[in-house]
Amino acid sequence: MTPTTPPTVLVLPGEGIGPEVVRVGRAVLEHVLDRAGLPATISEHAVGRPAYERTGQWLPDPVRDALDQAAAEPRGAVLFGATADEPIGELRSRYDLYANLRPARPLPALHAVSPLRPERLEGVDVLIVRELVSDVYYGRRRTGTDAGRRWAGQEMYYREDEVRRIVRCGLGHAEARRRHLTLVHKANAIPDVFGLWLDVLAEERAAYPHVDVQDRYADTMAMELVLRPADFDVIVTGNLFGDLLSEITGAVLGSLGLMPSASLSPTGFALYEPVGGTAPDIAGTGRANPLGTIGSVELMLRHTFGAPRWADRLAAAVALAVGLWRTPDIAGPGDKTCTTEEMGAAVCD
Ligand code: GGG
Repeated sequence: MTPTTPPTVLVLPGEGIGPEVVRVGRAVLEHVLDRAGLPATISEHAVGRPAYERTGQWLPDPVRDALDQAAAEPRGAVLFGATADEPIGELRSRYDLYANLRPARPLPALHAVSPLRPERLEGVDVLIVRELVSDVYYGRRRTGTDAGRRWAGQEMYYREDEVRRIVRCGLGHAEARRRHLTLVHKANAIPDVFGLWLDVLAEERAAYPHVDVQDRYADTMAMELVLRPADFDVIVTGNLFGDLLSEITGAVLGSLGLMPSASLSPTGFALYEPVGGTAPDIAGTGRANPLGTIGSVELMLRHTFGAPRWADRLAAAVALAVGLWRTPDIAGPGDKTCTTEEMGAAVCD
């Protein structure tokens, strides 16, 4: 296998709106690769509920094998849709997809659909760097009964090396962007875990003298993201707080359906997926917004294909498309709405 081997892309639609948005995301990816003359090996596999109903496994063995193979290649990637719970947590952990990048930059044509006043959106360009394979999601779980009362616990746990690599990742991105990093924590209430994060940040920042570093409590950060989103550049945080803050950022943009993400492993294997989940209430109606998935394809073009100019062209196509076409979540009063498929076609056009 040489470094010029075409990327292998596994398409895993999942369930709910996953298959709808991924169908469009894959069509856009294939359209761009065709125009760019970039080769790739693309295959599609059922995971989550559709796989479970057919095989009794959320992540069937043949899909696991295909993933193992793709993960061992120099440029392996996954385009993922959504699952209600299983098996996305397992995928993230199994392939050490520890660095979850969630960029948020409002599209000027959509300023009116954000709940924020337009002047608050000026200059907003945030990158959430969320640690993705540790924290309470993977912590020790216990339940029991004490004097007739049920109790339940789930541990928030971080190893120093896990914290160090995500803090470095955040600092590296900050240095390449506007050189401003905010570490989000809750050291007042969870002093051991976030004391470790603050210690590591104090050590690591020395290697990035040009990056302006600050920290915020998670609750303060939630408020400031709504009141002053333009004040922030890179936000680095743990798994739980990253999850919560990205939903706020999605709301700031106007819809969670706009938010893309890339989850990167130390080997370069990467998983791209919209931040939103399965949205069962609108699954199958053609109302889902595919732009979070198309944005994830843009990230794939950048990180896996090393094709930043095509990623930029795709971003420009999205900015143009939303000037004319709106799925219901980003439609203003009186706007005619389009379907998931129509939005994808508009981006390709
Ligand atoms: N594409 C993101 C994803 O699938 N996340 C998992 C998730 O949050 N699922 C919850 C749900 O769909 O309700």
